[in-house]
Amino acid sequence: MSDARALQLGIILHGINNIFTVRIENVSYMCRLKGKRLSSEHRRYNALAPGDQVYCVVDEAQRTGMITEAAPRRNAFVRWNPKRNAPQTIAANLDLMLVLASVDTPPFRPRFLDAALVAAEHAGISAGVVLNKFDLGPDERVLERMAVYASLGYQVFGCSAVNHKGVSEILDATRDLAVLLVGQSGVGKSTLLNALVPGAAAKIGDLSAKYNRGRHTTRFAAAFDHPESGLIIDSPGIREFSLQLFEAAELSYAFPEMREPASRCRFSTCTHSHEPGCEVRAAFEAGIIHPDRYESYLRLLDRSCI
Ligand SMILES: Nc1nc2c(ncn2[C@@H]2O[C@H](COP(=O)(O)OP(=O)(O)O)[C@@H](O)[C@H]2O)c(=O)[nH]1
Ligand SMILES: [Mg+2]
Ligand SMILES: [Zn+2]
Repeated sequence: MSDARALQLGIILHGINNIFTVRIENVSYMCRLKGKRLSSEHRRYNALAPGDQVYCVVDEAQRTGMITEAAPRRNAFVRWNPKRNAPQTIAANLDLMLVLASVDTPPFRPRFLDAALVAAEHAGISAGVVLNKFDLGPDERVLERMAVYASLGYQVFGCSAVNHKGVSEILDATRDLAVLLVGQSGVGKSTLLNALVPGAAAKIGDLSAKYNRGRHTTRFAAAFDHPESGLIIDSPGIREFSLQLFEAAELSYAFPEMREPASRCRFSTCTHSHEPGCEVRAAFEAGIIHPDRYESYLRLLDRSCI
């Protein structure tokens, strides 16, 4: 065997079905998945996602290759795909998830933001909040919510992606990291990506033509190089954030402000909704837990827990 046939470790930038773009030492290869399944792990719906590390055998001249195995994941951001009734991995091996919201169009939706933060906490991925479209003038209510997130320990950014305002702060904070941008459709993920990584929009256009058959909205996640070092991954707009079933204890643990009071509830099985001696509810009633956050908790409890 020559060296060219040796297994090489690469990273998935994007891809759907059975063809992936894999980068190995600054060179991109179009790679196929050997067989339709990977023997190393049972992964449903989509075997591989941007950020996944894979072993490939490549043809240097053709810039093509065959993926033979996936390396274990450090973490993954998985959402429940209600259409397919299966978990869908959006991206893997992440250092930071930035949840985007917009001041307006679409209107600020705290429920979505909280569900995304819960999903990040559950996956063990650090999260931050980006409030985009600052040029549309954030109101007091939205600014108050941002202050709540900051007090909970999330990094909070405000920006106007179209005007490139506040973008350099995000660039600085994401250097060397693998970062996933998530948020509802229309909040400005792709616009922000393009502000962070000049030229990304044109590339997305090419990819859309290739994979999307001309659709304008991003239908798949794709990783791009941070201008200095790191990866920025744009994700498809998610309309509804369905979470996989959590236990009430797991769900409340994903709300940092509930951890300490939850440890003092009278019943260890407390769902923090109606039980006597609930210290989480007491903290909400005392104004320590923000009413919007408690409301998000109750809605998620209702929707995601048995
Ligand atoms: N006013 C304003 N519009 C923006 C801003 N960022 C993005 N948009 C617009 O919002 C729309 C959706 O942006 P897009 O990046 O495609 O959102 P995505 O679905 O989250 O990727 C587009 O018309 C953008 O031009 C911003 O900072 N201010
Ligand atoms: Mg987009
Ligand atoms: Zn309780």
